Amino acid sequence: MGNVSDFRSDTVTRPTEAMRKAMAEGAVGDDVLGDDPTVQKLESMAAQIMDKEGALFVPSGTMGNSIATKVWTSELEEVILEERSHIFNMESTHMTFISRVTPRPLPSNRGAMEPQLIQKHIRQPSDHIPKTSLICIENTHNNWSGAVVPLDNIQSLRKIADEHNLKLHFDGARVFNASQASGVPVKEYARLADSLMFCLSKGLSAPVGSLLTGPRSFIQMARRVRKALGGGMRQVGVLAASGIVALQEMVERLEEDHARAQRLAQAIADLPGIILAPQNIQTNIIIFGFDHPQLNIPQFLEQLKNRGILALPTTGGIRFVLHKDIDDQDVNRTISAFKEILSG
Ligand code: TLP
Repeated sequence: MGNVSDFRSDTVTRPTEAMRKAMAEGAVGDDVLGDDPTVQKLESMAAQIMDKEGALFVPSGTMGNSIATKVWTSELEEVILEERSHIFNMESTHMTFISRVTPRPLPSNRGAMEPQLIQKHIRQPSDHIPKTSLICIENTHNNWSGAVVPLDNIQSLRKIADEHNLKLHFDGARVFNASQASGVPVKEYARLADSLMFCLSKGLSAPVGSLLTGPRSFIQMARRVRKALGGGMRQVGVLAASGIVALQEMVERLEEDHARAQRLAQAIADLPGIILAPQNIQTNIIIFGFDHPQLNIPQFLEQLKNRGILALPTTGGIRFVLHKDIDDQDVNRTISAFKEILSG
């Protein structure tokens, strides 16, 4: 990408050389007919990593979350989820469009929904009222600046789910970032959830793909729903091969992204116009408010772009995401650009 520092998302990463090689050399079959050995290997790795009975390779995180919702719910039911969550805000209303259930968004403390508030919103069905059947959580929480949802909060939600016979789905698009930052093994997060989706195409830098993990019967039904949604893919071992490399080689390095995010956050936090508490940056996502006497958000982003620095506006401000294709030099030139533009 030449001299461009692209902070728009950790989805923009290019595959590594090892991924390209694995993609070129990996054995393939027809995965819709169930005989692609590389997909089978990736799915069993994912199931093993999460200590679940099964896993399903899906084209995107959105499809993984859509399938989980569809399998765990029926019409006339309701799903509790966090008001800033990706599922509620960024997945084209698949809850109503595909599953025909109503979302019930609740406020939170940086992604952690109060157990008592959830209890209060669990509904018993009647002629007028939908039945609550599913709780969704997101960890790390994208729109809360990559916040890690505390383990004890997830434990409380598990308890509530058990008491009320609800399912708990975990949007773990960045669960490896959460684990890296908190020290909680991904297996422990997965143990508390009935199903967990994670993405290969975010910080782990694979070009495409996510894994939906859960019990065997859930995965069997998930496979049928994936086909119905047009997500059955044929010689998709080509993509799964890069996912295997992602799981083998890219998990450990996430801490580099977190350290760079912390350094960038600390360097820009006190500049004019930036509203940011660096202690809230726990992983690879920095979201800051912006209130500058001379510049609005589009003007600031334009000035950054003129200097080869790309970022996106988001609810409440501007988002910078660190990833494998951002190195120390990118961070240094970004800090200099911020100072130049904002301090005049
Ligand atoms: N997030 C994307 C955008 O859609 C905002 C990004 O650039 O961060 N769960 C979470 C928590 C996500 O952040 C995302 C993608 C998804 C699910 C959906 O994954 P994809 O894009 O593979 O459908």
